[in-house]
Amino acid sequence: MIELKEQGFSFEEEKDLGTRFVIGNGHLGYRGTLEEDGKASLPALNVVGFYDRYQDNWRESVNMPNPFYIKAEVNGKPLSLKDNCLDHSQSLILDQGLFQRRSEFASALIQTERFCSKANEHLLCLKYTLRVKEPSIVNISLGFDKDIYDINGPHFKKTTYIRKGRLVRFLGVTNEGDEGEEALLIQPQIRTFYSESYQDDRMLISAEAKEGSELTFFLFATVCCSFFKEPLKAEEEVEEASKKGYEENKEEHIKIFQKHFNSGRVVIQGNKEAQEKIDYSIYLLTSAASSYLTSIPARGFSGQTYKGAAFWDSENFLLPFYLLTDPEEAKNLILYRINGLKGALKKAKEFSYQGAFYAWESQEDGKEGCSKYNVKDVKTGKWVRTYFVDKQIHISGDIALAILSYYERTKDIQIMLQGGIEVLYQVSLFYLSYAIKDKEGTYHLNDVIGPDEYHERVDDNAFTNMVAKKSVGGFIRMFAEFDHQFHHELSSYPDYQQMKSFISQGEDFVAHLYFPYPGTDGIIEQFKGYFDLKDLTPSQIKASLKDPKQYWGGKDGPASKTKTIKQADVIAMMSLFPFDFSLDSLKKNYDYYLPYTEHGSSLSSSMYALAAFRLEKNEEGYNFFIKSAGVDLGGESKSWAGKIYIGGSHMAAAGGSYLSLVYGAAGLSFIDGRAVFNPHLPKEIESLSFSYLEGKEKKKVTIDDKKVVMIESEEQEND
Ligand code: IFM
Repeated sequence: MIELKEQGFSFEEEKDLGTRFVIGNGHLGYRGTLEEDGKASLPALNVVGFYDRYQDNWRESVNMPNPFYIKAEVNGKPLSLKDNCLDHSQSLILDQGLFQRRSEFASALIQTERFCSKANEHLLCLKYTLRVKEPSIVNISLGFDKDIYDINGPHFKKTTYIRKGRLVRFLGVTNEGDEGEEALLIQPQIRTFYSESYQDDRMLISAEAKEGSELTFFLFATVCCSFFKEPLKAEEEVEEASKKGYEENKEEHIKIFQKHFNSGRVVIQGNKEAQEKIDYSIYLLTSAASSYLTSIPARGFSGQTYKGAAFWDSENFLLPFYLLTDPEEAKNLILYRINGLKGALKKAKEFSYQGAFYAWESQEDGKEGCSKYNVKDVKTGKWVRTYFVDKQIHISGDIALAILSYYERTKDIQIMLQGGIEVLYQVSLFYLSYAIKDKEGTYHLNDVIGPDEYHERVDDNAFTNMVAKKSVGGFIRMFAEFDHQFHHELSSYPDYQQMKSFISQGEDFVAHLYFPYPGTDGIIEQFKGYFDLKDLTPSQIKASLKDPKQYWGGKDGPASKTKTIKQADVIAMMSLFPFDFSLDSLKKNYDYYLPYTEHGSSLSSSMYALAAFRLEKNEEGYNFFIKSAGVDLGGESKSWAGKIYIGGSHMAAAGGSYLSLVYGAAGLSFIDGRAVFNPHLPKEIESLSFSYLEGKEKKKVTIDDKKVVMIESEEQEND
């Protein structure tokens, strides 16, 4: 059993603890708040990929009513952490996907346990036990909290709660007209005299309890949403789950959770802190996988921040983890983007381009969730125009490259024929339509934003151009391969002839797209004009801020006319495409850009970790790994962009910390489909071992110092 435990409770950290102790099954996420917590503590039962817009607010994922809202009183005194708690601890059992809590009061002890089931993605279960220490009158009220916490809601314009005995069914209709159904069934298990009544659909229990007696409640909740075109059978499902009972549901859940957790786990010898941190990352990544056709939102299943949308984080920071450990989830992430092509085609048209311009903040069917105004000025409270939605065009290429790497590793021909090639083609068309060709015949991608979002509307960002070039090149390669091997299938595409005639244009683009090759100093200019910017570092900018929440980017942001960058950009490119750059080039660029990098995004550290390990700067690599893996464990992260709250689980940092260890410290790379290890273990780590997939074969590697690498084949288990 691998436990993450928090002893005591800090009200200043309440928001972060709610995030840290979140449980989820990829479809549902339940924040780590306590049973008695109302709206002010930000409880949320969030449904990943179910979206709604209220009035002109941001369209975001929907929170359902909190089914586990329980208020207990002993001898007229409410049991609350705020008033009278003697001792409190809460834990996550990381390898089992369980939340547990123990709160001791003068009069009683509360113990709870809950999970979002991996065996039934609609289901959440809670066991709540109150044990009295002396003869007492106990009053407990259990049921839905109808006051739903939302960032940009309310999302249900119509709500009904209908009770049938101990089952309460909620039916809500969102502002967009979708139905969200939730059923809650409470099974009391009380061996003392008690009465049961109802008020406002909430169960009220009154008991005369003897010293030491226990009142236990099993709560089962199920959620179904018409948004996913699924039948609304929450009521049926909750009855079934309750018949099965808490323990059996728990056992089924743990079996699946544990299997996936163990497939992804990295075992680190000789370093407890590093082990705890990577275990938490693997916990988040294990919880996030789902069978729904949804991607993984940037803030995971911890709530509505960033609108519950998926970013380039999924392709660059998360997919590589699942490609090594969970092929079903890897496929799901790719299918989500193939299905999202419709949204991308629509967005391209809206912006007057051809092909597929993928959503920067992607919701269902690739719908764009990003608005033109994403930040609020701290001083004036006014919206600041940001250009993420219009100009962060590397997203289309990130997706194309993810499809290519998925294919390279899995050889899943069907996925390429059923949309993969089409996406590659449409992304290529998009870049060609975005590019301008100068008199010398060189193509440029001007007026863009690279991963460093502080510098907006720049020309020829190295990262973006690299991604575009590789995407178009990838399409040309795949078209040739599939036209040769699967001509019959490919030639039946309605746009086959267009694809064919695009090839020569695509080749011209690949051969003549501008790239900022370095001068004698070896430094790649992040974008045209970067070298001429004011030589200010992040600490100098920080020192000049009037308000710590001030947004650094945008037209007039304090970083935008300086060399300070938000996150790895050139270094992200070098880390994601290590074969394209020599060690010498990497070293020069790492040394140059590091002092200018704020790491204001949690995506940054892992990209630097990968680079540092490759350069044998193993201690720096280790520190970046710790930073990435520690973000949601009380580490540093920005919770505000101006006046906009951006906290929540940092999924890309979790994925990035895995990459830092596996691709960085263990030095994994794939050559012709075979895994090769070139370890760079820091002194803090005695050994690393983990399982991974090579094609369909599951293997396990142990690296116990710089030289010794053992690889064993592992037995494959079926679900
Ligand atoms: O995708 C990132 C982006 O690179 C920086 N801001 C946060 C986004 C979501 O994680």
